[in-house]
Amino acid sequence: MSQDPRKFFVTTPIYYVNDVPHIGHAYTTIAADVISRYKRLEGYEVFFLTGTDEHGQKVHQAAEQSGVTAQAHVDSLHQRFKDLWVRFNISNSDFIRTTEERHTKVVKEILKNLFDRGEIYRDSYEGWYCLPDERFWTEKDLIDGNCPECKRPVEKIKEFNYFFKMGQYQEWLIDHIKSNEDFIQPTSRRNEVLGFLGKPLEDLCISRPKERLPWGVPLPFDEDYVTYVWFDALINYISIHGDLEGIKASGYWPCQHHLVGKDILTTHAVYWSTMLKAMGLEPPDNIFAHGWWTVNGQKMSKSLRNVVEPNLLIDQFGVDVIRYFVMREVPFGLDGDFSHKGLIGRVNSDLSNNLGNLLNRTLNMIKKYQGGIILPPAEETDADQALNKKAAEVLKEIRPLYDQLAYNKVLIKVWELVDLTNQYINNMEPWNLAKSDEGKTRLTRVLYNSCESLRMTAILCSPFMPGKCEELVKQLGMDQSIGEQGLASLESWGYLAGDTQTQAGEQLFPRIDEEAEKKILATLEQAGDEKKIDESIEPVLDQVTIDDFFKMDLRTAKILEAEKVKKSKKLIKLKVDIGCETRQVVAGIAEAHEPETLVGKTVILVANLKPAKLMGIESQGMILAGSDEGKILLAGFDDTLKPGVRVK
Ligand code: ME8
Repeated sequence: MSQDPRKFFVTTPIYYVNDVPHIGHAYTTIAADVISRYKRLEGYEVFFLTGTDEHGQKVHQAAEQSGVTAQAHVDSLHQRFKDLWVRFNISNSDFIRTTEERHTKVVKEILKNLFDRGEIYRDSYEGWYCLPDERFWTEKDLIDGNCPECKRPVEKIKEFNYFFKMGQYQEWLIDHIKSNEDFIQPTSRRNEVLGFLGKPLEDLCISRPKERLPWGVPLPFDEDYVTYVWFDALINYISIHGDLEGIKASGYWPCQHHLVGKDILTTHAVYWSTMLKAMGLEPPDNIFAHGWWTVNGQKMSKSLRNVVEPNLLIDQFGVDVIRYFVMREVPFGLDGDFSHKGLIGRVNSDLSNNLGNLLNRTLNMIKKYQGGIILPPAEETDADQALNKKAAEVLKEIRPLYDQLAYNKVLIKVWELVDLTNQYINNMEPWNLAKSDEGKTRLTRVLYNSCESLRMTAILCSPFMPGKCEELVKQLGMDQSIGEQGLASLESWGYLAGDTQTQAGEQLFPRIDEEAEKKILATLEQAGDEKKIDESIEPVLDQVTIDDFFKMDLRTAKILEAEKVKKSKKLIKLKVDIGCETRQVVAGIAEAHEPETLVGKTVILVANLKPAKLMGIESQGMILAGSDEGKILLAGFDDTLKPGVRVK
């Protein structure tokens, strides 16, 4: 079975669980939410998938640094994304985590299937490896001997690995891209991928030896290896629907849109498409690589500490205003710059002055001239036709724009209707009509039309601003939600019942005047400063009782021997004396200490910690140390104590 014409499947990337979610992550997720909500209005059964990418070197390292297991680390961190999507009113159908059984099971099945069919083979490989990026590079890729992407030093590594025969699909992929114009968008990005495919396509190394990286999905045909994080992560798009048979039966494949940032286009267009080909599945209908947000002209990054914290923005501006801004400000596909000033500008002009004002003035006049009731309208005259015609035109033109993910054009189009309605009111001069009986009859039509136009606007914009648009139709006095009215209610002018008691409420989009702007900016700045402190100092954990604390057996330990762990930059193997016995301990302190300087020191050992293996070496306890931006200091004493003394 293939794509069910009533079904619609859209995805975001699954975000690295380690990252602090910022406005860039929110951008892709909001874009996917907008198209999902629109397609639901059209009557499609939409499956909208997002989630977190939880394996790989970075997660493993971060967990080690925090002194918790990788699983505990991701269990806690993924929640930040889930919580943010709830705040942003994101209507995802599911949230996948790559550490879930339902996912890892499918990854293994697919690997086994590909291995059994000869799509994956074992070979020795020598290359330059960038540990932080988890990527191999060839000699010619390196820049000044460093990783061309992150500019950090690389290590020469020779080892056996498993390879996916990606190269054999090069011609097929080029052909597919060339004959399917919509497959990769925008066109500039499509050309980039074709450029990349102009060079020979190599096979893809899809394994990492467990002794170097234990945190990943084990290869089903060789337990000494885990799966390369990208090969694992991409499979989320189908594991959500079960195995290979499950996805075929679901009616959701091929997926209509994979929305991604331009940073991960190659992995999607090349790795993912060829993986699907090898699995016997069709490529997705479309991979859309949108542009990159900067903040006040600077790249968003944790180290620059200018990450736009979405929770703070929501507190200050509200959810829908931010959703509107990011979708309206920049054509989807191009880069954009985020600034609070830009956001405030849009709130005041588009939302407050135009749409908000149209609603306020209409409801005020209905209150003043008609006792708050939208009366059954008088016959239409020629003077009303322009508005009517515009509404029909907007509706017709908007559909393909939504389908092309031309979000900003959708909004521009709707605002043409908003502007025309404001003009219509100005031209009809309700304040003069209200002066005579004949005029009052005519006025029923003018105010009805303004309301019908507002209702249409609310429905057409609801995918962008679901909360505000529901509020708008409520203020018009309608009981039916936007979902219940549906797009079908826009097909002909006049769905709104003429005898409706309006329910004017708070202003939908209050203007942000100079005073309010200053206050908002000051609050954001202060919150930003506080966050700087928060980021460098870990928050204090939940309280424990003294009994809980005494469960920890901390002992003085004298270091007897120390040597570097082979193939590791960080680890040192120690032999320590704790009075009653000697222990072997592996500690991540090699970057700050030479082994020979450690011998003879007395340190503190967590003596009753369950033994764990680090790079295949058993560690029988953990040495206490504090680390701060590369500096790693061992906890110790101001004078010498004999080994084995309990520390409490
Ligand atoms: O790449 N501007 O995860 P990730 C716009 N786990 N979009 C941005 C952005 C910015 N400044 N910063 C991030 C990964 N994004 C992999 C994906 S998928 C099988 C695996 C968005 O956490 C944008 O969508 O680095 C980008 O592609 C994505 O976040 C990268 O998220």
